[in-house]
Amino acid sequence: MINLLKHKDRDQLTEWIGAECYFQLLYKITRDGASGQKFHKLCDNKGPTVTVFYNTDNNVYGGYLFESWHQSKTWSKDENSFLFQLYQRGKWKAKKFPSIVDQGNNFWGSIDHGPWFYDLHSFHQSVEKTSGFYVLDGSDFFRGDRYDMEGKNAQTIANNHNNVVDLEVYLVKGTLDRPWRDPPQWNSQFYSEIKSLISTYGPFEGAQTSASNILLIGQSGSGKSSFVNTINTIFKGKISSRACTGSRFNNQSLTKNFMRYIIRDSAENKNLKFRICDTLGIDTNQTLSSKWMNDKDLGYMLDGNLPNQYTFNLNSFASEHVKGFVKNPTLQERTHVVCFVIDASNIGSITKGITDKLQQIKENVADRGIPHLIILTKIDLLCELVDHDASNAFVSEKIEMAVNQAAAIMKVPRNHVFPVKNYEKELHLQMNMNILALSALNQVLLFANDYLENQYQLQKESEHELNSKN
Ligand SMILES: Nc1nc2c(ncn2[C@@H]2O[C@H](COP(=O)(O)OP(=O)(O)OP(=O)(O)O)[C@@H](O)[C@H]2O)c(=O)[nH]1
Ligand SMILES: [Mg+2]
Repeated sequence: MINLLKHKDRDQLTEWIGAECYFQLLYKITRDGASGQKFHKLCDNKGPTVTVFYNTDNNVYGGYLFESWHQSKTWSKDENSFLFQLYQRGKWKAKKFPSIVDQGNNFWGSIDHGPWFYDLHSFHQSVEKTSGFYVLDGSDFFRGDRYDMEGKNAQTIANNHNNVVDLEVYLVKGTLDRPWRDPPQWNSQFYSEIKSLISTYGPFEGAQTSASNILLIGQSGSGKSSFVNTINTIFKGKISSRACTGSRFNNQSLTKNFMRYIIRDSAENKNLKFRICDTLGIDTNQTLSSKWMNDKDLGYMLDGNLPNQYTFNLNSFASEHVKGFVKNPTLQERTHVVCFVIDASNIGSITKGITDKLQQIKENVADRGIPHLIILTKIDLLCELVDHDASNAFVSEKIEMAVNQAAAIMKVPRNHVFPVKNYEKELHLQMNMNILALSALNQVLLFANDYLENQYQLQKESEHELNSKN
């Protein structure tokens, strides 16, 4: 069911409310029914809310309440509340009608009423939909007793009737008082520092590889290829689309090949010392016994046998007969770190099949001692504040919850989950998005070096053992 409140409306309400906030739908009469009981069940004691009426003549109006709705059968006073108009006959006519401070109580709460601002009532008990709309209460409608109508009235706001196709109540949520994780510094100095840190990154000294190999694994459409493009965009300084992104009409993975991307730092005119390996996405219908991402293919990817550009075959396993198959891979070809790419906006509906598959893969990865973490994408779709500005990621409760969920699904510590907003709608580079992506990448590279250090140590120990035997 579609929420009717548009981005533009939310921005306007945010401006009137006077604080960064996002809107979470609590109640909608076309979904929940126009019933006082249902309204109070879903909206009481929740904090600030916005109630929006969508009238049959394309008039959109409503009220903001800072106090919580209640059912104590009393009139209450909320000086911060206001009524508003957003559209008149479909045309943008944004106007705020503040509460009149020295007047009396201005909102009512009782179980047998829907939202009731003194000058704007919804319904008593319950109302059925007839002929495609709900006939709500139009008495005392925008009379201006408790809200300053500034010359407007029921006629100019709602064509004098309160027949609506829908009514929605949104919870207005602000940012957390304290970030849920220490945020990076959102300024150009930190941005150049972290960019230069990654630009000068090199694999653990002594380990016999010229670059670190990062393997991306995740459900189809989770944003693996977009992450490659995001990193490439940052170092190219222009929006880039080296990896194809989007989806197929049958919902299967768009990426069909094992693709190893070398990223070039255009400003420094050099290749960076890591490779990002993009893979075929795990299909929603994937089962534990599916051929794709079976232990064999996965093993070949982790151990460095699969050649670059290998085309995955959904009906058979990779084998030594594949052209370019690396029979005796060295550390140079092996995977040094795995990123599980998870779509934050879909995390609540991730299926058991996918979860089982991801956990099975994770066990294979962990058995090889390869460090792994989660890149949590599409956080903009989860939280409007982040959509507005990526720097809100660490003060958004929704992102915090998604991070917790992702950690629980993959059974990893929460500090192994990195929220990211990939480039998708933007036409220009956004510094805060870049800082978020580079912070994640920086951790990925540190983990890769942990693996390389372990390998170096193991190699030294076996050399030592060999020397002492001789
Ligand atoms: N809003 C938003 N959209 C994103 C983000 N990341 C990816 N997308 C979109 O999600 C869709 C799928 O992204 P891809 O990068 O192709 O996903 P993938 O994991 O490579 O998918 P397959 O190759 O099919 O396995 C594309 O339309 C992207 O534009 C993000 O952070 N925010
Ligand atoms: Mg892809």
